[in-house]
Amino acid sequence: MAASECPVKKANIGGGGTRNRDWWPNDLRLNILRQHTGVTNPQNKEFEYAAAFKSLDYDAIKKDLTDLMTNSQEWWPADHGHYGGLFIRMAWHSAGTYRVTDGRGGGGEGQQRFAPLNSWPDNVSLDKARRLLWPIKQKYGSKISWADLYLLTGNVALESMGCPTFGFAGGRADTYEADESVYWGGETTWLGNDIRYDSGREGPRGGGGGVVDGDEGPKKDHADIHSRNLEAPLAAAHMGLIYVNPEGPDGIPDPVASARDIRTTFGRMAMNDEETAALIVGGHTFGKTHGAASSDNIGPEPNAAPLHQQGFGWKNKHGSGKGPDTITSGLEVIWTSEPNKWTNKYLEYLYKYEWELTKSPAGANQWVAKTDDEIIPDAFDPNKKHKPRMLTSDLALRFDPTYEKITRRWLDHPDELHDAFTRAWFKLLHRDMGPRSRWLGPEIPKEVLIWEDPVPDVDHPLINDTDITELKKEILATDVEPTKFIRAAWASASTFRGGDKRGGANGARIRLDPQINWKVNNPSDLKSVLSALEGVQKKFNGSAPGGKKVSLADLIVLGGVAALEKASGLPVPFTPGRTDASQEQTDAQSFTHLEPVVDGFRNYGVGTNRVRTEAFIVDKAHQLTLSAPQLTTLIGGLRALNANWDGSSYGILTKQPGKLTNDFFVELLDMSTEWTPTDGSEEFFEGKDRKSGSKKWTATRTDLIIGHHPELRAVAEVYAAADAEEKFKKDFIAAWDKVMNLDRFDVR
Ligand code: HEB
Repeated sequence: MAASECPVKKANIGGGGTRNRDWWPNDLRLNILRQHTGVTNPQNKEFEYAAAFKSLDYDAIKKDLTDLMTNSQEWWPADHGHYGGLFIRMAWHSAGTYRVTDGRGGGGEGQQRFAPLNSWPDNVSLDKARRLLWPIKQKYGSKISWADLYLLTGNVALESMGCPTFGFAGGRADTYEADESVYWGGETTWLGNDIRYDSGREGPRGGGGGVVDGDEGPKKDHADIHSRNLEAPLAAAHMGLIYVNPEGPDGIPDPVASARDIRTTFGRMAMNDEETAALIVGGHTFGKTHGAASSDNIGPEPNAAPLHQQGFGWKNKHGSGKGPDTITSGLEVIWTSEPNKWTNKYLEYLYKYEWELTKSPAGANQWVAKTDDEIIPDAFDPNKKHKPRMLTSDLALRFDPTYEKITRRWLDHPDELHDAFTRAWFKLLHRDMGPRSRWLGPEIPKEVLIWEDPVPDVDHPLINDTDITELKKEILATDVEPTKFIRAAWASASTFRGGDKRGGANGARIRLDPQINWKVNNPSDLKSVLSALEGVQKKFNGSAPGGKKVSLADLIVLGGVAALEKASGLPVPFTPGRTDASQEQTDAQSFTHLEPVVDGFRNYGVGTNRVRTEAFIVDKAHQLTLSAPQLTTLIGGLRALNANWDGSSYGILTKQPGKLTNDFFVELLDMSTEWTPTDGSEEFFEGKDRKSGSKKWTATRTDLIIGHHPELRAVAEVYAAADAEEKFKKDFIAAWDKVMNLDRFDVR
């Protein structure tokens, strides 16, 4: 069958045929809310990865990995007799998809074994790296996940080449299907970048009120490599690359422009200039690039390759197709004369030589030292030597003035490079793991790092049930309207994002910069709530027997619990044990990425002409790890509780706001109401009585999507039914409790 024919649409079994996505490409999709549920996971329900990892013989697996480094296999021979470079690249490409903008990507799920990542043009030959690991994975089974194994292997590779690391933590449970929640870009061709650089989509973030990546900015020529802006939340310059084009922006060998792309993309990965330079210098101290011949020699990527290749892709018909004939990036560079050793030679050569533009055997732009020094050993032929070579992106570290300052210092202070590299490498591998309470294994560094978003340990007895009852009374006895406690608790806990497990109520960072001033948090109201809670805290902590204390973080959640119990007439669970972080423990800049620009749970903000408002509620629900029913329950309940960010009446479809009822669903599905838009972009609506024409309600797109989307409406119907009031309340409380405790890895 010709590759251009699409057999799937013609198939009449196995899920073939024309699908909803084909008919209505713009339909709101809820699929990301049902990923990684039990049915895709072959492990038993009771399986707990943390427990399994604790039974791993850590020293034994590290020894096996060390042995593997130099155990060259006939089917994929090791360059210079050592797989270290290949494995470092595997680990870096696994973790390096992380972006701080939305917390997605990264090495936390073992996603490199699924499409699209397994088939990205930047991941050529990593299919071989992962297979080299199979005997070790097979030996240790479920005691180590692929996710942990990829990264641990990179760490062991460094150590085996004389680069002691900063440490390692396990704890990344595998997923068993492709993660569809990550926006990798809108382009439909590999290595395309026409959408991500189109018309300044980077846009303002965190401005409040809505615009995320609007097309408002001045129209930019996407080809202008000196000024273009990369669309948020992306962190790569091309579809299918981890970061930047090694040949220079769009293939143009301009080291300074390359530095600009590097700064943007590594910045999106949460790396500053020093961390970025350290990673590249340290990484390219090892290994080689592969471009023995034209890329025309390689076959389709794993996902498009014939079935008999069993997951291998990029079959190479040049020569032996491996070893000296390998084609990966199409570039042919070995950076140092000792590519299996931690040395300072990358920087020594970078500065010692002047560089001349040349082409790899595959025809790609790269640089060669202007010298007769043939000092680089060939990877396979002991009789061959090469001149030093570099990529355009390597020269960026010398020709960009800021990177130059940093890298020249390391030229004279290799110990500082080692410290910077190993710290940045540790951050790269662990940035998306969330709090230290999730970290496992014997190699966890003692030093606490700011990017962990640390919270203090509990150093005092916790409040008990009697105290909790008493404190709830005290909270409700303040002169703050109960709904405001609900809003504050929600504002505090709902910053959590499942992607990198940052945010959440622990730490009470809502009282710190920048969260205290986020528009979505309604700062003036929030401050009055916090000062009331501080009053309660002061009184309790000043007089509680036995040194008992309550944190503000706990009180913020408890305020919501107290108000919700009052509003529902039902008990609401509460688990104490949160502590209060200080401003010094908080990287304020890094927290700006957690600011919601549109938050449908609080009816805050509107979408753009590219992203409709309702897509944001699905995105937010995904960050909160909610299912579609939980999303629906929470919207209905929060509206009933009158919890809009600014106290507005949009979507408050009830005569008794502040009480937990299923009124929102009942009214939304009531056929006597007719809805019409009140603005041109159809963001706001009013509901009139069909007969009398009298105005009953106002609502937003987020409210009305519940009645429009067939699957959300199906859930709403369950909650609007006459027999559902009690079920609704219980489901709401359960979903609420889930959100309040999303970051409580310490008690899970
Ligand atoms: Fe790299 C390799 C690019 C960063 C580490 N890299 C490589 C290559 C290329 C590149 C093209 C080749 C591939 C083949 O094989 O062919 N990089 C690049 C870029 C960047 C980078 C563009 C940004 C700027 N790296 C990096 C980092 C790291 C690294 C960050 C870590 C840390 N790499 C690496 C290694 C290697 C590479 C180790 C080698 C591999 C082997 O040996 O195999």
